[in-house]
Amino acid sequence: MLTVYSEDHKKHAAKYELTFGQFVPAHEKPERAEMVLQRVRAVGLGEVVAPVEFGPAPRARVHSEAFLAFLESAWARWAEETGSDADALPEAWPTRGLRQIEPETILGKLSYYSIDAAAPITAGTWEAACASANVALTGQRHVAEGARAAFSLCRPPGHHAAADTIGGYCYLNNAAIAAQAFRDGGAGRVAVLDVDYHHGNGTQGIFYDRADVQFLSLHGDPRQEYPYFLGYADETGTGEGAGANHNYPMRWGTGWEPYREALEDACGKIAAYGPDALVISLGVDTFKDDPISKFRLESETYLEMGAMIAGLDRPTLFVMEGGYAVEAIGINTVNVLTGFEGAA
Ligand code: Q9C
Ligand code: ZN
Repeated sequence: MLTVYSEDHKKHAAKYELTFGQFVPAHEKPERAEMVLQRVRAVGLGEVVAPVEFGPAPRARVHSEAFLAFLESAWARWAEETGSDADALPEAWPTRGLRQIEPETILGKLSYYSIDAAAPITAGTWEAACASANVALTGQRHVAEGARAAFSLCRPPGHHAAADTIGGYCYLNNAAIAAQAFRDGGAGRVAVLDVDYHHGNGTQGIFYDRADVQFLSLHGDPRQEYPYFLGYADETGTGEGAGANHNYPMRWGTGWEPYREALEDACGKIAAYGPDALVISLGVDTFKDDPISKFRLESETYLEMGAMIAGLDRPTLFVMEGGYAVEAIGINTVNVLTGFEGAA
């Protein structure tokens, strides 16, 4: 299987994240991608290529123009207006009863375009996020041109980013951009299966009213887990998208057996939908030793996960999302890919 990887991810490296009231070193760090790449090479998964530059158009198919203009200019404005070289973070959110008007100042804009304080903007964030989207698009093109599968080793991740919001370490929604590229390339129907530990709120939001992209997510129950305010089982789509959204919230402590049953159900729904292409939002923060998550999957079970996905027999693009147990992230991620190849 081809892997797409860009060194540009290193341009984004947040210093801290807020955890239980304290700033601690960021879990979403460059070593994550390095460890996955190392494992791809160690097992001889296949060729590793740099991304092609696709320019701004595919980003604008998924994100709003105002949001993209904000994201591109955010660091320069932050540096100019605040004089701070600290990572840029919001300080308020337009929640219940508040006006949805974009402020003029950078701190106001950051607050308007963020769902949380977990997506700090640094000097290199925009460049890294664009490279990550190009990594997804390059894998997408490879699959659209006939490959059975490809692995887009994206970093930063994307599935918490919606049409006009950042959050949860995510800036541009790589999986959604790739899914839309499949559609724009002629695929009639695309399914996005999100196996990251956290609900893919951004991807769900982007496709919620559409019948041409099915979205399925297996994740920690929002009653207990981030992103808290989306990911319930009764979110099934709206308008033309009614019936094309499927959530599988699961409680803290969930292990492989109940997870496998949920995945089997999701695979049944994908098979019934009959997509021309499949995008996997591949997070391995479902791992038992993940430092920020509470599922109990073991390394070997990722092989079976890959085999189940292969059973769908669709052209498949894997897009890297989360996974923070750095010493195991390579093994777990590549297990999904080799499990897929062994069964394909
Ligand atoms: N200090 C992805 O897996 N909450 N994002 C962090 C913990 C946000 C996870 C708070 C978790 C976001 C792509
Ligand atoms: Zn996650």
